[in-house]
Amino acid sequence: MTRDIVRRYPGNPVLTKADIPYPVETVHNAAVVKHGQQYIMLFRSHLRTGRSVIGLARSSDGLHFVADPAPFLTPAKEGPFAEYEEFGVEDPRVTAIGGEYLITYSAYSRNGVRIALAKTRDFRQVARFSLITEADYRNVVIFPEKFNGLYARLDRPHSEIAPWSIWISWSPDLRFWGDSQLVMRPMQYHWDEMKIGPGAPPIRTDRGWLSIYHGVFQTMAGSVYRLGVALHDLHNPALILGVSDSWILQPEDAWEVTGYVSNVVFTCGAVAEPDGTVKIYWGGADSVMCVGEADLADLVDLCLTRSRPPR
Ligand code: BMA
Repeated sequence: MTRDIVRRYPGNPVLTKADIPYPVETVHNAAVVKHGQQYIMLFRSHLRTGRSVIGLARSSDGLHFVADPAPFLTPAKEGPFAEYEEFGVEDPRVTAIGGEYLITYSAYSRNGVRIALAKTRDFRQVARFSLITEADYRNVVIFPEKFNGLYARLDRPHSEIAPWSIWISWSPDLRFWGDSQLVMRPMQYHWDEMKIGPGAPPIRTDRGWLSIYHGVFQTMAGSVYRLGVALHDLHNPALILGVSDSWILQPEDAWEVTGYVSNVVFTCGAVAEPDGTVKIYWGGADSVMCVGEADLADLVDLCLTRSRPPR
C-alpha cells in the first residue's frame, strides 16, 4: 500500500457546529494563519437562512480550536459593500504581507459572486478595503510577497466557453488588478477535468511556490472535490514548473463523504511549519473542518517528478 502523502489528524474533525457558541449549520472552508503564537482560523458557516457568515477560532497548536463568541465578518448592512454581500460572505483566504493580514472572501448577491478584500492587523478589528473583482470570480489567493513591486494573486473566473481555470493577475496597490493571464487548466479525462480553483495562498519553498488547489470531477452521482498541488516559479509565478498528475487528498472519512454537500474536501488555507511540514486545513462535505500534515518536500517532488502539463 502506498503511504498517504497527507496524514490525516486522528482527532478530525477539529471544528464542527457543536463547537460554535452561536447558531450555525456548518463549519467549513476555513483560512488558517499563524499570528504570533496563535493559529487563527476564519471559517465559513451556513446559517439557517442558507446564507453564510465568517467566524473566527483560535488555537495554540493548530489542532484544538476555540471559537470566538460572535462571528468575525457578516454581510455589510450599509456602504458600498452592502449591495454585493446581500446573499452572504464565503470561503475566506488570508495572506500575511507588509505587517498586515489580507482577507479575501466571496461576496454573494443578486449581482453574482465577486471577491472582496478586507484587512486586519490583530484579528479583532477588521476593515473592508475594496471589491477587487467584478462578477463572476471565486477563490482569490494573494501571494505573501511582491514581484518587481507588484502584488500577485491567483484567481478563478467563471466562463461559459472554457472550463474554469486558474489565472494570475497583478496589482500595484491591491485595488487595481490587471495583466491577467491563464496559468493552469483542468485536464480532460482526469480527476480535475470539470473545474479547478486556487485553494490555500501559495507557500514559499526553496524550489518554488507551492499552490494547493481543488479539482472537481463529475460522476453520475454528483461532483467529487479533491485537492492537488502545483509549483510556480519563485521569481515569476505566472510560470508553472510542474503540476502533480495525481491528487493529494480525496474524500474518504465519513464526514468528507457525507454531509451538507457530499464528497467534498475543499481547502482555503495551509500553515508551513519550521520543521518542513505543512498543516493543510480542509472543509469536509461543506460541514466540518479537518486538518492533516504533509512534508513540503514530498509535495514539491510530486509536482516535479510525476507531473501533468499545466494547460
Ligand atoms: C464550490 C464552492 C465551495 C464548496 C464547493 C462544494 O463551488 O461553493 O464553497 O465547498 O462548491 O460544495
